[in-house]
Amino acid sequence: MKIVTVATTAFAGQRPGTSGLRKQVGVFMQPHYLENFVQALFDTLPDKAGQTLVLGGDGRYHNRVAVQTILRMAAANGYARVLVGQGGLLSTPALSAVVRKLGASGGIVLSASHNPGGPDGDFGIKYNIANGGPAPETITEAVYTRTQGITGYTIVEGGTAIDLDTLGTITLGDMTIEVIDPVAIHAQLMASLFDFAAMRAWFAAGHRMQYDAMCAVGGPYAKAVLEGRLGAPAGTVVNGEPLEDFGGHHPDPNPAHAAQLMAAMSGQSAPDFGAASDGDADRNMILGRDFVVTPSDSLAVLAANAHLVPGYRAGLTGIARSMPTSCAADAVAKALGIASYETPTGWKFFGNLLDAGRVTLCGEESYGTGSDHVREKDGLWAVLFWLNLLAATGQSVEQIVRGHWARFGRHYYSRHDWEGVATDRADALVNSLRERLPGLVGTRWPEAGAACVAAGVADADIGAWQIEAADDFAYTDPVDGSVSHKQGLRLLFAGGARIVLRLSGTGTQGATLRVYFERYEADPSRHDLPTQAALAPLIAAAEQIAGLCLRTGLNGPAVIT
Ligand code: VG1
Ligand code: CO
Repeated sequence: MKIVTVATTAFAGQRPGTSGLRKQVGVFMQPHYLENFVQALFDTLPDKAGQTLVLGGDGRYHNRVAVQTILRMAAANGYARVLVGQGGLLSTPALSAVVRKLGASGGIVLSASHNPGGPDGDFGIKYNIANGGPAPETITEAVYTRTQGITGYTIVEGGTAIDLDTLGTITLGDMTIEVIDPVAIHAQLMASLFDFAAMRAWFAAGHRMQYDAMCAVGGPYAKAVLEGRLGAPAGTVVNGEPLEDFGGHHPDPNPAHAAQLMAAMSGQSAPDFGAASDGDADRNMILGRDFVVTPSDSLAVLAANAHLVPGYRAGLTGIARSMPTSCAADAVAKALGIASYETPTGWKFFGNLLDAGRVTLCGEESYGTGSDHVREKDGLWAVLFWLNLLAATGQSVEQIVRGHWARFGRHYYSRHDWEGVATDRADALVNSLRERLPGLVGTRWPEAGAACVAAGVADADIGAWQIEAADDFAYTDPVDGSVSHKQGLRLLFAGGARIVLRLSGTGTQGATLRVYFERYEADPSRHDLPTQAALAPLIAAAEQIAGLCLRTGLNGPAVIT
């Protein structure tokens, strides 16, 4: 084995965002680009002697090349052992499970998650620490700083390509590479949490489901459990073969991008239950027949019914949600008499709360739900949790959600994504609004009341449309005291409604402005409004206050979920 040091110069812009470093494939394919980032990561971590690294990705274009490079760099940088998923594959939650189960010092996930793949798509890399969760900002910032001063990287030179397709052990100099089954450990973990017998009986009784893996890494995991262990008929999992370009689709499980599943779940003959996962299988979408469950509601429903699931029968210690996620879960926490936490966007902020045992369930409005079984959100886990509830209650998805609203009230919720905004325009919009926030407190939005009437939503209570508080969300981690500023602009109305604006940290082209709307409705006779109509007052107020069309130069949001 010959270790060489290759001289390089720093690349600008290698700062990880909400979830790792994401760039267009062409950027990652530049000579030394990936290597620089990986060396900066290795330089930031303590001594690798005797340490185990877990490595795998979502199978997108460039995954295999990157795995080969990282294996040769890991050997050159002194790792004792690397566990790599067969074919270079590991879903994000499976990597988290493997890190925890096998006592690794960390893991590298190769994924740009819900972003499109292929030669013209995106690529990404993310580091997870020994608890199995995304590295905290102290580490990602240190890595970024290191990328700015990097002058070289070390790598094992040449040799033949490492066989990633055969299970077993390979040596690379002093390092051992173990090619592992990417599915087994995660599937076993699922079996330990859920009532597989009840779910088998649900399928055996003739209930049907469709799981859309969106041609991404979730397919093998879903097939192994649903079709392999739970007796779901073959074909329950569709788009189940991971493809390098995700079949040209956008592997983002929401009603806009999972159009095939939405169509399949419509009509009398549709399956009872529909679900989808994203590129790296950490997100989930839950559907009933002609019924969409919002991710915020999903978190709340899982929390309220957790006692029906074996793995959570002992109860929850607390619930955490990201700030833009609706307050539906808070209402459940209050009813259960347990703690609730509001964190910035991104799973890395849940790690400390989970490690400290302060929370059991976590969720984000962006189709992410998870628990203390791993330190990532977990698509298949959420789907199995729902399946367990369907089997345990005998109810439909719609019945469970409607029952939940009747008990806790409904939190109408929507996110509008303004994509492809010029970066300077997006920054100007957010900066301008941030400066004007103090002046907005106490102001009334009669336009909101007018919009209610126009939308046919009776709401005489104009007083509810007074802005009670407005700020840029800052978070102090209750476990380690670290503070994160500028996590999203919040406009909080007297009646409990909210508008939140923040810029995406996962995109690779221009800026994406996310505008989140939430409004609580206790009255069961008003739980059947079309979501956009129910939120029309807030949507109108956001346009008035922030000047979205004018300042972005766009006619409207590209994606509404
Ligand atoms: C988005 C979501 C956020 C999620 C992140 C990573 O971030 O809003 O909730 O944690 O993606 O998800 P942003 O900064 O673009 O809003 V994944 O499945 O792309 O790793
Ligand atoms: Co993802």
